[in-house]
Amino acid sequence: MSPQTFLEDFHHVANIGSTPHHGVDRQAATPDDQRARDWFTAFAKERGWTIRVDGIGNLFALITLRPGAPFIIVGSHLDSQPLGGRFDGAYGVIAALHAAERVERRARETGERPEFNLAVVDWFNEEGGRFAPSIMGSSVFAGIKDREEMLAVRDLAGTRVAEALDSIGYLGPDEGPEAAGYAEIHIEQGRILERESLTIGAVDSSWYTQKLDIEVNGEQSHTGATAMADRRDALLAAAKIISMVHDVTLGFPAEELVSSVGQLTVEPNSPIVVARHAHLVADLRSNSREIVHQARDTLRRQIAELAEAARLDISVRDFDIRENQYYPESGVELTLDIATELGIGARRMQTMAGHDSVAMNRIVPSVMIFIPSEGGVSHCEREFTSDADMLAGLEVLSEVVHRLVHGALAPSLLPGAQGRA
Ligand code: HGY
Ligand code: MN
Ligand code: MN
Repeated sequence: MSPQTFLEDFHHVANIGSTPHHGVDRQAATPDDQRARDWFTAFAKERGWTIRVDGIGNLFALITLRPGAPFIIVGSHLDSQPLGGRFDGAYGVIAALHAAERVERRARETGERPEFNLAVVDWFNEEGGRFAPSIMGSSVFAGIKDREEMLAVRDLAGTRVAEALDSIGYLGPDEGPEAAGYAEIHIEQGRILERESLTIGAVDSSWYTQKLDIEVNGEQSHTGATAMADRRDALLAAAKIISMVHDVTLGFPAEELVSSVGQLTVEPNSPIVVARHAHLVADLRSNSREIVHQARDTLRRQIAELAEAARLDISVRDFDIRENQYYPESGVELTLDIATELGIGARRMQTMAGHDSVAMNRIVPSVMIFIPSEGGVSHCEREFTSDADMLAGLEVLSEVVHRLVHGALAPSLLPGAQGRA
């Protein structure tokens, strides 16, 4: 497939669920997610690949290169954040489809016999914007999250994952492929590659992350008639907690801890009623597990003091905890070597954002590759990566996948042989 065809496919998919300011709003299991998945399915069927949909909506295209062998899986996610960027996830899926086509054709034309089969995947609900937690489909596949529990998760409108997947025809009956290894390419969503004028990031580890799920319960009252001393205002407390979540980062060296509250719901959400209930989710991340734990303990203490002073009932629950992940050194070296062979500037780096590879690396050796994000902007309609960088990434991914199906990581494919950095 020509680079031009890849670009045509990428920009076609970017139109599915596109927004007025060049982003996409293609949230998990919505009709636009269905349309993107239907495009993926048609691409695969046109090439005679076999489609499988598993019980949490993960969508696989299976390519037989060595009958009976386990699979190298390559892919990412087509779902987006609300008013998100058109590159996050979708680039990795479309690049994986094109890389797989190149690898299959090369095996056919050269007669080489790969060690493994190949599968391309669109993981269900990586983003977690509509249904929390994020990285849902790959975490169920990796055995980290329970399928039934995830199928029962509801969005803010009360729709369950199972109902939403069924409504778009992607609540599948199949088992996923037997995984022997995983590869994913993704935009960096940070500024390091751009700042160093490099095109490829070979990701060697991921940050420790967790969320705090916070419920604030007060009492409804009249915003006009109720004495201030009598108010038990859940929204006021939520506002103070939002500020605490930001300010806790100031207790550590700059940028060592990052945190925000990104979601807030209020009941009854009337301009004339003191709020009885607020729900908010805080996201805490650091390369240091210890720093996240210290920040969490500080917040728990501050919130307990606030609850007492304001006569509120506030619950704080640890949620969506992700340990640091260390990708196999052999995979990092493979990416760096291939970039060098192709004359493409590359460096080793970490990921602060979560990815499906963070789940997959728990079960099989995984290779994670970045390409630059302009200005480091992501989860925003302004997200941008150039055609040239996308094509360079496709070249690297194609060669990485070619080597993986020929056993490049074979020594560490044996169970329990996972390397730590
Ligand atoms: O959780 C994450 O970091 C990803 O963007 N969903
Ligand atoms: Mn992503
Ligand atoms: Mn994302």
